[in-house]
This record gives sequence, structure tokens and C-alpha cells, in this order.
Amino acid sequence: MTALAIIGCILLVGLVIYQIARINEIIKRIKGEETAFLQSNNNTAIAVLVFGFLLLFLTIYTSYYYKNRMFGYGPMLSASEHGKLIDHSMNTMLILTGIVYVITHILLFYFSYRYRYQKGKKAWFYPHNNKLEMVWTLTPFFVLAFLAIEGLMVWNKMMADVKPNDKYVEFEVTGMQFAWLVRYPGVDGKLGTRDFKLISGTNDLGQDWNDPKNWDDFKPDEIVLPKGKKVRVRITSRDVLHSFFLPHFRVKMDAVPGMPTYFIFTPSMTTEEYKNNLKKYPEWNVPADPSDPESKMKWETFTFELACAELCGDSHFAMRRPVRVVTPEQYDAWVKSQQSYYLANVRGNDDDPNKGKSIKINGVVNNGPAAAADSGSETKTDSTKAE
Ligand SMILES: [Cu+2]
Repeated sequence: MTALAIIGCILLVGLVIYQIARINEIIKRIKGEETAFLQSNNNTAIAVLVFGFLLLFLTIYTSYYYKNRMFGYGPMLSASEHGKLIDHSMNTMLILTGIVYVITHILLFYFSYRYRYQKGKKAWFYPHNNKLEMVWTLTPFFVLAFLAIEGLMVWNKMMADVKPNDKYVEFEVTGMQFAWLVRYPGVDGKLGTRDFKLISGTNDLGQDWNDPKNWDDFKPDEIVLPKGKKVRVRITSRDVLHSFFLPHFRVKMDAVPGMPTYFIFTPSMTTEEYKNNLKKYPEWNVPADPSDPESKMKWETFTFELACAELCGDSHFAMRRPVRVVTPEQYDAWVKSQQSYYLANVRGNDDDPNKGKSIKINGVVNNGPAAAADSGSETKTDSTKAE
């Protein structure tokens, strides 16, 4: 129905333009070429002026109207520390370019009106002025240099890698068509080594099970982060280009096959805190499901999310993953509650190079299910969970 109405509108506008053109033709015939030309020229000049101001008004009005939906404004605060720097940079840029936009926009449309064709008026020949050339070369130069230097300073602060003595939480995401494989290092805090040649049905990351660091790594469905702690994400890809995008944290980094990348950031708000801030805005105090007035409020259903920001194939959209930020205590408890992928899926299988051997995971002896069953003696019940 709407589509039909739009097509109808377009046809009508076309008809109006056609009729105006025809009327102009008729006027030309009645009044003579020149008068008709002058009149039509004047009308166009005024129309252009009106269009210019309308465009300016709409630009400013819609920017203001939608500002609470844009990152960096209203409820869309940055949930990470470096994000505030990015938002600040963006605002500086917006203000500077905004001023230039308004001035040049007004001048452009006003001049096209002021200097329209008028009978007997001759253009003023003004070919060169050194002073003017200097002004309009140097002003943009200094403004752009300022923006570039400011941006570079923010960039350097954001992209600096961790130093050897830094304390940080590390985890890994691997993009693939069409999911993110998330891996946390377990209680030892160290991610195990990987080799693409080891990738198999039960080992989608190619983890090397000979490496003890792999034994307690776990692969959760959601990403959980501690508030106020430095987080380092290792980002890789298994097939094509993907992009690790956490919009609320102003984190975005490409996942490139064969070239690990990383991003370091510090979450500054927990999910609960972010929700409580959303609650203050009327647009978030509406039922999450518009067809069901009884459903939860929109702010209650909010969750941070990870998206793929590189169009990577036909199910690109399916790469959404929820992200939850909790307090450091809750985070530690969550890490402890997770089950090691190796112990749950590999230990004792034919893929397990340590099958039948006794190993020590974070100080706890593990004989594996097979060994325990075979030997029958010293049956250490599977208290294998990493402590
Ligand atoms: Cu993707």
C-alpha cells in the first residue's frame, strides 16, 4: 500500500513538472522570449534560495531530533574509557565542520540568488588576490592540522599495546562464516597455542592439546567482561575478513585471516549501570515488543552486543553476540563456573594426546575418564574441574 502511494506521489510530481514546463512554453509564446526568460530565471533563483534554506533547516532539525539515537549523545554513552576520547574527538570535528557547513551553505545559496542573471548587470572581473588566497589556504590548513593531530593523539592512546608488567584480562575471538568463536584463558589467565593444521570437527580453533595452557581454556556463548579492568582481545579470522565491533564500547578492529590483531579497552559501565541510565529516557520506557503492552520495558531488555562490521557473506547478520559487563568479583565467579573445553570434549578421546596419562591442570591431578576406568585403582573421581 505504502509502495503504491509512493509511486503515485512520484508520478504526480512528474506530472506537475511537466505541466510547469508546458505553462512556461505557453507564456513564452504570449509574452515573447525575453520577458519569459527573465521571469523564469527569477523564479528559479528564488526556488533555489528556498530549497537551500529548507535543506539547512532539515539538516539541523533532523540531527537534533535523532540525536539520542546516535552514539555519543543522550543515552548512547560510551561504556569504555577510551570511548569518551573518541566521542570528544567526534564532537570537536562535528562542531568545526558544522560551523563551516552552515556558513558555506548559506553563502552558496545566497550568492546563487544575489548574482542571478539581471538585465544590464555585468559581472565584476576580479581574477586574483594574494591576501584572500592566503586566508583560504591557511585557515583550512590549520583547522585540518589541528584535527589530524588531535585524532592522532587519541589514536596513539587507544592503540598502545599492553606493557610487560600491565595487569589485564585477555580473551580471544575468532571470526568465521557465520559466528564468533570466543575463547577465554581459564584460571591460569593464559591462552593456549593454536595451529590451523589441527582444526577438526571437535577442535574448531585448532588448539594444541599438548600445550598445558590449553587445558583450562573455555569457550562460552556470551562475552563477559569485568568493569574497570583492562581487557585485551586477540582477534583472528578463520576464513574471510570480519570486523570485531562493540559499538557501545567504541571498539572496532578487523579480523584478518592469517594476521592476528588486537584491541585493548577498559569497560567503564556494567550492563546494569547502562540499563539504569537508559531508564531515564522516554524512548526506552516503551514495551520492548510493540504488539504486547505487557512485555518488559525496552531498557530492561537491553544488552551490549558484538556485531560483525565487515560484510562477510549472506548470513553476516547472524554474527551478533550478547556482551555482558559485570563487577570484577562477579567476573571471577563466572570464570570459575565455566567448564574447560578440553576436559568436557576432548579428554580421554582419541584426539587427546594425553589419553591414559595423568596430567596436572592448575595444580589439580587429572587422570582422565579412560585412565580411571581402565586401571580401576586409585580412582580419583573426576574432580577435574579447574579450580
Ligand atoms: Cu563477519
